[in-house]
Amino acid sequence: MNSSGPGRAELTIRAIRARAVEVPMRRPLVTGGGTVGAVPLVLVDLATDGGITGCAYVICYSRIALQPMAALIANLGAVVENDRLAPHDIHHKLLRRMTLLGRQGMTGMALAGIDMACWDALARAHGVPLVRLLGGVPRPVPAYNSNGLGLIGPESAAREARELLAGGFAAIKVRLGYPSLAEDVAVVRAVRASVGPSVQLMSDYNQCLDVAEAIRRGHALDAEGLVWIEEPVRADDYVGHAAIAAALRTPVQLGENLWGPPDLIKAIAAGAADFVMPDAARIWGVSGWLKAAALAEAHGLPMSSHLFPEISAHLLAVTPTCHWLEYMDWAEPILQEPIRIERGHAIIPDRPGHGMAWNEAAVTKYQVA
Ligand code: SMN
Ligand code: MG
Repeated sequence: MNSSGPGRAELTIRAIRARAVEVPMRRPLVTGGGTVGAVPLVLVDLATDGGITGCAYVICYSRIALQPMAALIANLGAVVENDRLAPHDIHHKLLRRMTLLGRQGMTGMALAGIDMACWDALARAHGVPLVRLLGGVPRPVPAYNSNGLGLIGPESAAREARELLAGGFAAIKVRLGYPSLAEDVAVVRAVRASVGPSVQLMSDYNQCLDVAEAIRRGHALDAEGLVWIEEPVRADDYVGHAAIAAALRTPVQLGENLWGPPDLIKAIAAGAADFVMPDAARIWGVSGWLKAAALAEAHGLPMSSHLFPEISAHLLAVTPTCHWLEYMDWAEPILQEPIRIERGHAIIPDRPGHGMAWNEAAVTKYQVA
């Protein structure tokens, strides 16, 4: 593609396609908030008039949402067909379009899918990795292995924890929220005994406690050296999270259920957490992430990612308070080249865009009609 003249700046969106797939998981995940046994994904493909394309995936969590999400993305895509490939402008056009409908839930994820595909296409048009388009450089991003370690009991957790260190990881996340505090502590100790003192151990309650119980369990866990306690109570209970954060020595983490930067503003105002971890889709894509990163920086909050490791690596590399990338292998079965992990760091691929391309044979195999 030529490097001068109007060509690259003037790409126009021609079509946006959405396909539903359901991908098997190596390790189904049982959490205190529900189980994920297979990963329902909507794959977004954006075509421009210049032959450049962009892509993204959106995680639907439940098959119930798979077809509706694909339809929503296709319908939203039609709204921006023939628009200039200008992610900022498209993002704000779609946000405005959803003033009456609302930007939370599926609408927020759908606009994020389009946003991520737009940024990918733009980076590809410029022939650079997304991180460079955003003003950064590819660099290794510290990652923890978040695959597995669901609510599987102390013996299985101890064994799985060791398996998850393969590939050079030095940090893993254990799900908590067993029926009793004693079981939570037993699992943390079993994992610790299995992996040794130098491995960093995150924990996640997936919203299953109430505030009093979270403080009770948190006080006991304060002695266990956890990196963080994530979503101990309902994700949108910022005041409750703030009470827990104030009571515990262990940092409180939340963010995967923040719908766009406005929710982060509310969580910060409430003092809800010591750390934040937006989800690239729920925070409204690359455009939303950049605003969230600015908020986290302004308030001195370490910021991690939730799921979407392939795009989150680029985003964390331009996040001033970059903390941890959550590594999940969920999209690997449908990718040509999974993101590489070396010595516990995600390696940003030196390819234009975010670096993902579909393995079309696998997409056909897992496509849900
Ligand atoms: C999680 C993420 C996605 C599905 C289930 C559980 C978990 C995490 O909250 O943070 O990894
Ligand atoms: Mg979580």
